[in-house]
Amino acid sequence: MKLYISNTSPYARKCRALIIEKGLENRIEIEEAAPLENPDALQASNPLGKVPALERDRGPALMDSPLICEYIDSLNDENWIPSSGESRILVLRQQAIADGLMDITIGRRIEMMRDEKLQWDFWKERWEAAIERTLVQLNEERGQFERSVDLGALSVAVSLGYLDLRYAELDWRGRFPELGAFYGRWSERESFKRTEPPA
Ligand SMILES: N[C@@H](CCC(=O)N[C@@H](CS)C(=O)NCC(=O)O)C(=O)O
Repeated sequence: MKLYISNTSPYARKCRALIIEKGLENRIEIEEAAPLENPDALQASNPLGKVPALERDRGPALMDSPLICEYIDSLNDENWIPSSGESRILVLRQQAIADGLMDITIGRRIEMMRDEKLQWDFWKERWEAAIERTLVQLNEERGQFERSVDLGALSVAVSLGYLDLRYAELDWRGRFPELGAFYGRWSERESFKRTEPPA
């Protein structure tokens, strides 16, 4: 199988870290594909043109990191997503919050990359307010995930790491030291060291 990734994509980092954590590296090859260069192989696997995309040995390719993570989790018995019940819903909810945080961090970043005269304060302020609310909520709810080792906690950690890459001036660690300590514990894991985005 082949996972198309970019080194800066937090969604791809989530899948790559899960592959490493579950010891599946010998089954899934990683291939870099810069989505904005429109690589044929990526677009053949995912018509949306986004990374990550997973080309499987059998069956259609998969797109969208929650679906890809669900599939990766099904490949062996070491479960990172509970199979049923409220614990499953809570892990998927943490992943949804984390993915949403990545979405708005990317939205803000794209706005900031536009020519200053073309930037829309409305969106920048809206996204910054959403990032703020999300961090406050994650901090309040951290008891639900800070000691867990599952896809929910992994996703939250990846989303916090992505703020360092794209919104470093926020200094979220200074304001939320417990979330900083949570990220610190994940960043010591092999799966995070090996998927650290380039500076
Ligand atoms: N919901 C998707 C989001 C994937 C996504 O937006 N990936 C970005 C890279 S971080 C991308 O490929 N962007 C290229 C584009 O939007 O054309 C997921 O969870 O996999």
